[in-house]
Amino acid sequence: MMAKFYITTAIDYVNAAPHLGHAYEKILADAIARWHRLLEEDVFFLTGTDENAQKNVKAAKEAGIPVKKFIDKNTKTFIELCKKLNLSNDDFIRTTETRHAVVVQQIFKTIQDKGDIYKADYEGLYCTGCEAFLTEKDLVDEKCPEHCKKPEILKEESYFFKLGKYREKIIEHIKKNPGFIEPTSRRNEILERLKEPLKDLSVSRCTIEWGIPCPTDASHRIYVWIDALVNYISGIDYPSEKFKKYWPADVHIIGKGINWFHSVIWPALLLSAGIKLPKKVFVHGYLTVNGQKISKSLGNVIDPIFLIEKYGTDALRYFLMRDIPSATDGDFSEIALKERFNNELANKLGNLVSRVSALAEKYGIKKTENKLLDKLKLKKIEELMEKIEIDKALDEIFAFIDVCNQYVQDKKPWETQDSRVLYELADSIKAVAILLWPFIPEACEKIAEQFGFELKFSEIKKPIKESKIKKGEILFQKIK
Ligand code: ME8
Repeated sequence: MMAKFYITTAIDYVNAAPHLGHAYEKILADAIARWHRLLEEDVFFLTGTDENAQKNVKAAKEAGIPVKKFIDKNTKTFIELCKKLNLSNDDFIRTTETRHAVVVQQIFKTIQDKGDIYKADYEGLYCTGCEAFLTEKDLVDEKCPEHCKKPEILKEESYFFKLGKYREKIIEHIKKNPGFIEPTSRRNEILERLKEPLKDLSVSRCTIEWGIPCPTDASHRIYVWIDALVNYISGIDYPSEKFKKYWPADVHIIGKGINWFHSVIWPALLLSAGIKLPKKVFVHGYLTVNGQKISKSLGNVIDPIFLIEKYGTDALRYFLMRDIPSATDGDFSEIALKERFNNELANKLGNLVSRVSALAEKYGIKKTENKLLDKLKLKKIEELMEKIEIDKALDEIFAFIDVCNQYVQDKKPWETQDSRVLYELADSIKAVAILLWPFIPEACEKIAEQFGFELKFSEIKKPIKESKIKKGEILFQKIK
């Protein structure tokens, strides 16, 4: 039976247009999704928008636009971004959709029926930036350290979820499943925090109007994080056959600021509702500019659409995947993007493809054993992709491109007209284009078309057909 692979991104707040940090997470998830598509797995890739948050309402009010209209307008820019990034997502979930709200209410009810929800008075601090309740201990100079803002004081009646009840079970699950939270540093962070007792979680608000109503008490709206996390199952039509096929998720891709919600709160909700836990939460770092997190709240955003229009989708995808190790923060620099584009995509990959295709068109290719391919560290690349060490996998692929370019220099096929050498090079280009497809799909599809092969992992080891190779257009035009 074909393996399934279910991958998700976080769903984005729509209080402003998407920024480069959002684009980064989506590209990372798409590269992994496409990698599993190469392996011919039955992949489902979900992304979407978190529309019921108070920060969206606040932004709409500030803009003087009715909330629904504001959210629809901004969500469009996120959907547009997915297209511009050439994402292969299978669905896009919006939390204002009915298909989502019914599942959220259903889960809330299940948890309530289980006896895990009770009503009490709440008094505490709320950060709209995090959409989360904070304690005095979380604050630095009385401010939320992530958003550099003072939280609001809330005093209202609220429903509570018995989060504390699930502490032991979650610790046990994390310890038994070393791959549940990755990378290890993020796993340790969570285990450290779990050493302290867990307070129950306020899961409703009775002073707000925007949000999904509690199923048993319409005067309360469900806390936005409970609502948002459920997207991972509403997006695959819980509890349908589709849900049964794809759940548990193979990996949730998220940023480091929301690790707690995914590694503790989400598992607690699922345990309470009697649903299996996801297999993995992969926590990536932040993109920074001059060392500061790119964020709408901090006002230092970089528009991904601007970069795409200037350099192209493949260039942006490639740069973010190659330059920023997925497990740590990485500073974004347009100069570095340009350099990598020119040196790696245009010079190394582009030149190899254009030289070999031009010569192969002229002199043809003749089947022979491709010894060059032994230099490709395929097993290692597979392992690195499995561990989501994408920058390192790309290093290996490019090391092989260097080997191929050196081979062209050494063998001088433009002089020798040796169609066997050209065969080896064409067959190696096949391997390269297949492996690079998850990162630069547009260019690799052009190469596959020129050289006549299919973009499947299993094709790497199969000899390239002796078909007519076409000299193509320039794949990457150098940037001055
Ligand atoms: O947190 N670099 O939404 P969001 C890398 N709605 N990733 C970044 C980033 C940066 N500079 N800034 C943000 C939310 N992100 C919630 C999620 S999921 C059920 C609900 C990442 O719009 C961030 O860490 O603030 C998160 O994974 C995603 O972008 C959406 O962030």
